[in-house]
Amino acid sequence: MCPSDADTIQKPEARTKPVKPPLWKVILLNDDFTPRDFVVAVLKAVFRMTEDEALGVMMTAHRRGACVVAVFTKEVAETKAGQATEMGQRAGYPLRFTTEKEE
Ligand code: TYC
Repeated sequence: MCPSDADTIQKPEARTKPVKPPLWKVILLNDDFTPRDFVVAVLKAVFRMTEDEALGVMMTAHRRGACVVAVFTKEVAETKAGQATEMGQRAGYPLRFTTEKEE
């Protein structure tokens, strides 16, 4: 080993500690106007959910006011929330998806 390499060797704990990227939740908000089957169709299209998964998330938001759909990196979460909200807007519904940093 040449002498200058000795300065850059990391301690084992610094080398093995995993680096976790911050994750962002996409949250589906309930409203009184968007039809249930439309919400299910958006969840299947944008978040690649099965019919059963989408039904479960939609009904949780319907009953409790909101439901976490999935977690992604910040950019992916914001893109998907925007696409899903836009699908509602284009169809004339107030359907909303928001993002929130996971602590
Ligand atoms: N509450 C809506 C209805 O009764 C359905 C709905 C469910 C809308 C979940 C939005 O995030 C939502 N038609």
